[in-house]
Amino acid sequence: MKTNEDPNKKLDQLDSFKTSNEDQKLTTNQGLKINNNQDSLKAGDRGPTLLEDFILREKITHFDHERIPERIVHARGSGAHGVFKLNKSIEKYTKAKFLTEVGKETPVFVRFSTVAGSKGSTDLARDVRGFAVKFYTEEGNYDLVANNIPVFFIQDAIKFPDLVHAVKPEPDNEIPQAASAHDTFWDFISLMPESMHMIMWVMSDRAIPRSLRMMEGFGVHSFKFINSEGASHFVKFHFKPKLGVHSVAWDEAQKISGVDPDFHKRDLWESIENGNFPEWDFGVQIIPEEKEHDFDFDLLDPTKLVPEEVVPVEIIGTLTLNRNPDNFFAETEQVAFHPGHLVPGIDFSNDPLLQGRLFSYTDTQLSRLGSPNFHEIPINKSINVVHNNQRDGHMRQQIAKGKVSYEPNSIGGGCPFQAMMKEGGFASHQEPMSGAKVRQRSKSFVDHYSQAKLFYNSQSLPEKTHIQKALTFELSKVTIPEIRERVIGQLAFIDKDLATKVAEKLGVKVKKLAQPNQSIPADANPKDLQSEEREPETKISEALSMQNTVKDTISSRTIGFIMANGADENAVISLKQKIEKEKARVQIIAPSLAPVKTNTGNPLIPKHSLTSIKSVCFDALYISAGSDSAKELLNPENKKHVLEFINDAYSHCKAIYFGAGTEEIYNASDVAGKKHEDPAIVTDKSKNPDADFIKAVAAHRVWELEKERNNLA
Ligand code: HDD
Repeated sequence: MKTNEDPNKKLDQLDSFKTSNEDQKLTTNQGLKINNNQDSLKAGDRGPTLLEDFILREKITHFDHERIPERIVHARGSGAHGVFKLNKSIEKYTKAKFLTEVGKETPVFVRFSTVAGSKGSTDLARDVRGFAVKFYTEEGNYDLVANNIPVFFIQDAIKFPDLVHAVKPEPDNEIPQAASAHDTFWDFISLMPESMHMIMWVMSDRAIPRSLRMMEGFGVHSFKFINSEGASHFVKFHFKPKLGVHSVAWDEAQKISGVDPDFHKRDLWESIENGNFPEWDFGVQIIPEEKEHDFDFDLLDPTKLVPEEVVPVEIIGTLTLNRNPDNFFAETEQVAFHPGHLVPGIDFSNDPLLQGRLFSYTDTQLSRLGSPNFHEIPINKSINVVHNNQRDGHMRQQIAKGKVSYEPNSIGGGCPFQAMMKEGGFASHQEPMSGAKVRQRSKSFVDHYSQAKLFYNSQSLPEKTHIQKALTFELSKVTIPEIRERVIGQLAFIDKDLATKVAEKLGVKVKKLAQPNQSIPADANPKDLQSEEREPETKISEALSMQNTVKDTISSRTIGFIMANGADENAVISLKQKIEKEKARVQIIAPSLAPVKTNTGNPLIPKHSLTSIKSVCFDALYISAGSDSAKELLNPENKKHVLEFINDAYSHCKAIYFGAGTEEIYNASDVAGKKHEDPAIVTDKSKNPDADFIKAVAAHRVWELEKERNNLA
């Protein structure tokens, strides 16, 4: 939040562009006050409209041009302002000021996104999430254009248009929207073994987050840190959410897409409005130059991660989002990120995917935002004033004074001057280079399965099951049998059991592919491109499983209280207070939106009715105490909906609390059949029911009971 003690130069700068219509008269774009905004100018009140009507023409013309092209990828996004605070200096490795001055607060704007869907598509698609951060540093804008998955599908940017064409809706009929479950995506993947590690991540629950606030962010590539002595280290960037990494189930994702396709956008917006600010630890993995070749993979290969067991993540700062944008278009839509927006102390590595990105991002802004002056749009402006000899172009805002727009010059006194490095001038790291000009891939990139194995082997049993099910779902939508078989052939290199389980569901046989499958250069020897079937040096990495994430807080979760007239007011209010003390929120669901009359006659105001929302939108349920309330909830009109709420939450492994007097509801629901210990089902018979319930909500889900809860063999 912006306070007087907490100056935020970016927010101050944005303030100067803001307007409010409060108490103002309507005007044209020329500032002329408008007297009639209801009727166009006509020749007689039933006659034709006159060309002269400049007020009508201006209004319609502006409207006709309101839309700009959506992003080719990452079109659907949600943004927020915030601050990055440095807690530990890493000046040993970098001279970037925002990473060296402990306590320094740098304003940021963050945009989260899905990748494949259009701007209006669902938030709950199975997809990678973008996690782009613009740091408005005093040395210029630094953009960390990250994802919630630490690796990528392809090793070289030249394949990016192919990847995106394959995953986007098919070009003949524009189907399917925001989904990878179709022929062209899996056709491409089945022929690109290098994508298999990323496929494991995308088929895991990481691709269906519970909240944008509950996912990690990764810079993916190795970047370089440069210190004040000019020495360089490789660095990988990480954001770790303080609330832990949590996901929904695929069945929930599909249902939420129907009932609230803006689920993630709303969740982020409401959390910030409620003062429940999302926070991430920011960390770095640092690798000295001389250790570049010490790994069983290439640091320049973006399909590989550096296991945290091998190089620990050093936490150095906190990212907090504390302010919603004032205007979605002006801020979230017009923000323009670029991995090439650097500050002194940070530089690129030679990762061929990163190198291609360095061209793509400015280029795309030119067609999306329409002018090389996109850096002048308020959200994109750096907090320090731009001084250079670039001039003119569409929509230029800056009024550069004087005759001189060239350098060297004597008329302008030689200004603006180049800055020396000690004055903050950026100089690219002087990395020694040699080698022939070749269009080929390094042999050190030809290992496509070992880290896919590492990821799969690091998952808990329920997580593995979810990957199997996701692959089964996706491949069941593929209409060409050869493609399904080829994918199974790829999976067989990762895990036999995984390949067999998916193959059984698809009715195909597991047959390992003869490698390589990807298109190979005309003169290449296929053997040189054949991925070895080797085991990763790191066998298991705990950081890769969401099982090991933070599970000790209910902060910002949404808990549905289902109730009707006669609900036990004391029990309800007491639990509500305990929950709100832990910074979670309670929403009342009742048969209608009419106030619920409690057993003491006081009214409680419902947020939802039983038919206006679904169970999947809540993290946990409380069936409110009170036998009269229970009775009404079981009447013929309500029963089906109440049981659907409970049974859905039960099958999705959530916490459910049955208050006193609700035994009949319990007995009518699927919970009654349970034949096992279940810590997430709480009744008034439990020893300390309120505390047990809060503990169960903090644990997020009992995925390990998924089989039992769903009566699966
Ligand atoms: Fe990209 C947008 C992240 C590879 C080309 N990318 C975009 C955004 C994110 C990423 C988070 C959305 C930014 C926003 O919110 O405005 N992209 C990544 C990551 C990659 C990656 C983590 C691999 C490690 N991207 C990548 C490649 C290319 C692009 C290889 C092209 C060669 N990306 C683009 C783009 C976009 C974009 C077409 C679309 C809109 C935009 O840039 O501003 O230029």
